[in-house]
Amino acid sequence: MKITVTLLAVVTLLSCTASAETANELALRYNKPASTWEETLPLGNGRIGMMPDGGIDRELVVLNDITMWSGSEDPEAINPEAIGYLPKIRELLLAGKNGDAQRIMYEHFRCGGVGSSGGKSKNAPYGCFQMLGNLRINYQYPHQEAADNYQRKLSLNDAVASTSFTRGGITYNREYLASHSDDVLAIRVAADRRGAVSFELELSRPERATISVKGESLIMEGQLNDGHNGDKGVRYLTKVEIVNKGGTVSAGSKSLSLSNADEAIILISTSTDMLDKEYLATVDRLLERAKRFSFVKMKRAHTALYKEKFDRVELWLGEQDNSRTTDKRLASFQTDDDPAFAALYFQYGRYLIICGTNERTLPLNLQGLWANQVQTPWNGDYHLNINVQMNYWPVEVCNLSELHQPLITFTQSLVPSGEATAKAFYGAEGWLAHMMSNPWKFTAPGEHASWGATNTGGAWLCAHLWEHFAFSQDKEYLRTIYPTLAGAAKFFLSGMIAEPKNGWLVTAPSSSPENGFYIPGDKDRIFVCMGPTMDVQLIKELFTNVLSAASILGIEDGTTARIRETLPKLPPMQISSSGYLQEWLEDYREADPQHRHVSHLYGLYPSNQISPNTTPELAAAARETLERRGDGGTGWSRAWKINFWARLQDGNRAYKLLKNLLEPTAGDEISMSSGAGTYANLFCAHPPFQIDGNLGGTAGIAEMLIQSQDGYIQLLPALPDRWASGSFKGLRVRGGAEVDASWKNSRLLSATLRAETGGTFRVKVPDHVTAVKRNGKRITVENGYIALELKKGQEARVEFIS
Ligand code: FUC
Repeated sequence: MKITVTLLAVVTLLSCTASAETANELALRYNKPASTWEETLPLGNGRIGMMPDGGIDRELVVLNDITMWSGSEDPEAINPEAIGYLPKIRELLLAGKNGDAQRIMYEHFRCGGVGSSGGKSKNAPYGCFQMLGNLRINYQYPHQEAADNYQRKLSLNDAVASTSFTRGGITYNREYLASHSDDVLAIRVAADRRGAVSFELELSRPERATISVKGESLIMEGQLNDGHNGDKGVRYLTKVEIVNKGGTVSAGSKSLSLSNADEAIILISTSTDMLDKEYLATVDRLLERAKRFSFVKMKRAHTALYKEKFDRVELWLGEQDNSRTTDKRLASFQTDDDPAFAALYFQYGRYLIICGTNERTLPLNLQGLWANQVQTPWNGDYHLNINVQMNYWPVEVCNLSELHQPLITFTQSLVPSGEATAKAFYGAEGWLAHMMSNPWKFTAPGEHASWGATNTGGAWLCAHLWEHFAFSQDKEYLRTIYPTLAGAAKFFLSGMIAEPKNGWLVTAPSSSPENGFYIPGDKDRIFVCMGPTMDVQLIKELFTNVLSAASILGIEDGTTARIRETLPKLPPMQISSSGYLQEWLEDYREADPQHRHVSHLYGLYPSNQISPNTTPELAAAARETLERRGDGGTGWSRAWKINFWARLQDGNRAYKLLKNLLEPTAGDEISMSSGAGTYANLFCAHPPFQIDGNLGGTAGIAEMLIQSQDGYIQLLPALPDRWASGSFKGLRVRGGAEVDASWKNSRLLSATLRAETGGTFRVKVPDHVTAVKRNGKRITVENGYIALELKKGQEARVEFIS
C-alpha cells in the first residue's frame, strides 16, 4: 500500500513537472512539412540564418546572410542639378502652387541615377538585399512506407528547430540551429536504427553562383552585381561539410552524398567580404572549429548564449496549449482569444530580434535577415519613414538594449553622406537622410517625389539614438552620439523656411509619408508640401533631445543657442474643424483618408507630444484621426495602431488591432489593400512578408503592459479585458530599471523594480488601490504616485492593496 502511494506520488509529480514544462514551453509546432516559404521556420544568429521546410523525402533549406547586398556606393546619387530648382520649388510652395512644385520635383529634384529603381534595384548601384542560396537535401530511406507521427517545431526557449517522424518502424530526428556561439549553421540528422541515415546535398542560387566540390566540401561562391559593371560587388563563399558516424561520404561534381550513417551533422559555414575582408579564411576557420565539437556540445553553448538574452523577459498570460499546431492556434485566436497565444507572439518578436541581428552587423532590414528571393520586395532595404524604425521599437522595453547597436552604428555611418546630400541639394549645414537607405549610405531624395521627398529619415533615426540613452542613462554613450544629433539639428536650423501665413519655420519641400491630397484647380494627387505635421514633430523632438543632451553633457554652443531661438517658431499641431489632427499645415482634402501611414500621429507614438495626460485635446484629436483611418491597413500599419491605442490607454481597442494583425493569411503578392495579417510561421504579412509588423506588434504588447514616457512608470496602462490575470518579468523603463508585475481580475497586485542606475523612480498608483506596501509596511502615496529611491542594482518590491 505504502509503496503504491509513494509510486503514485512520484508518477504524479513527474507528470506535473512534465506538463508544467510543456505549458511553459514557447514553441511553434506543425504536423506537416512546410508547403510555402511562409510556413518554414526562421533560425539565425544575427549574421547568418536558414529556413528549413522539414520535407520528408526532399528538404529545402533557404540560406541567408544579412550582408548579401548587391550594389555599391553611388556617387551619381548626388544630383548637382537639383539645387538649381530649389528656389523655384520653394517659391511655388509659398504661393500655394504645390502641384507645380511637385511636377518640377518629379523631373529635377530627385537623386541622380535610377535610385531604388522603384524597388527593383538588384542590378543597379542602389542594390538589394538578397537570399544567400538553397541547400537541397534529398533523403534516402530503407523503407518507403508513408511517414507518420510527423512533427515540426521551433523552440523559442532554445532557438533550435526540429523535425521528427517515423517511417518503416524507424524514428528519424533532425535538429537545426544557427549557432550563436560558433557562428555556423548546423543540421543534425539522426535515426534510431544504425545505418539508416542517407542523403545527397546540393547547393544552388538563382544567379551569380559557382558550385564545386573540393575534397569533401561542397562549395558555392560568387560576386554580386555592384551596379556599375565593376568589380566592387560583395563576394561570398559558402562551404558545406558532413560530419558523420558510421557512414560513407562521397563527392559528386556538384553534390555530396552520405550513405548508411547512424547520424550526421551538416555544417554550413558562410560569409561575405562586406564587413570581413578576411572572409575566405573566416569561412574555413569557423568550419574547422565547428567540426571539433559534438552537436550536443555546440547546442549547449549556442542555447546558453541565446538564453542569456531571451530569458531576460517573461510574459505569462496563461498556459501554452502545445497540443495544437501553431497554424490552428493562429486561426482560432480570432474566436478563442487565447491569451497565451498573444504571449507566444510577443516572445516570437523578441526571438526574431535576437536571431535576426547582432551588435556587430547590419540593422534588421525589411526582411529582417530572412529572404527567399534574389530581388526582394522593395529591395529589402532600410525604409526610413517608418519601417526600419519599427523594427527597433521593442529593443529597449523588451530588454534587448544592446541589439539597438547596429541601428545606432548605421545612423552614425550615414553622416558623411548625409552632409554631402544636405550641401548639394539644399545648400544646408549638417546632415540628413531622406526616405530610404542601404548599406551603401544612400541619403539622397528618392527617384519619385511622392515618397522620396520626405527629408526627416535621419531625424527619425536620431530619436532611436536618444531612446537608447533614455533607457540606459549612459552618459559616455550620450557623448558619442551628441555630434550626430547636433548635426541632424543643424540641417533643419539652416534648411527651413518661413511659411507665409504665420511665419512658422517649416521644411520645404517635403511630404507626409506617403499620403497625398488635393488642391482645388489641380487634378493631380499631390504629395509635395511644406511642414507636414510629422516633420514638425520630428524636428521638435530632435531639437529638444539636443538641448537635453547638451545640458547633461554641459555643452553650450552655437547649435544650442540657435535651437532655443528656433523652437518657438515651429508650427503648433493643428486640429481640423472636423476634430481630427491635421496631417498638413493646411487642412487639405486627403487623397486617402484610410491611408496605411498615420505619420502625423508620430507625436503620439513613438514620440510623446500627444498624451491623454498632458495634452488631452490633442489626444482626442488623435483618437478622431484613428477612427477616420480605420482599423485595417498593411501588417505594419496595424502594428503601429496597437501602439497608438495603447498610448491612448484604450486596452480593448489596442487588443482589437492585435487581433487584426493576427488575422491568418497566406498570399505573398505585394498589396496595399488586402491580405494583411500573419502567415502560418507567424511572420507578418504586409503582404508580402515584412518583419516590421512582427516587431511593431511585440512593441505594442509591451506598450499595453508598461509605459514610462511621461516621467513616471505606469503599469498596465492599456490592459485589455481578455488579459485579466497575468504577470511579466524584466521589461525595461526609461530612467534605467527592470520591472516585474503581476495582476489578477484586471487589478495590479505587485511590482518589482531593479534599478540599473541609481535614482528616484515614480510609479503611478492605479485608482482602485487603497494602499501600497513595501516589505509589509505602508508607503506614502502622493497625488497618486509612489516614489522609490533606489541605488544602482537595488531592488524594491511593492504590493498594491485594493
Ligand atoms: C513604404 C510603405 C509600404 C511598404 C514599403 C516597404 O513604401 O508605404 O507599405 O512598407 O515601404
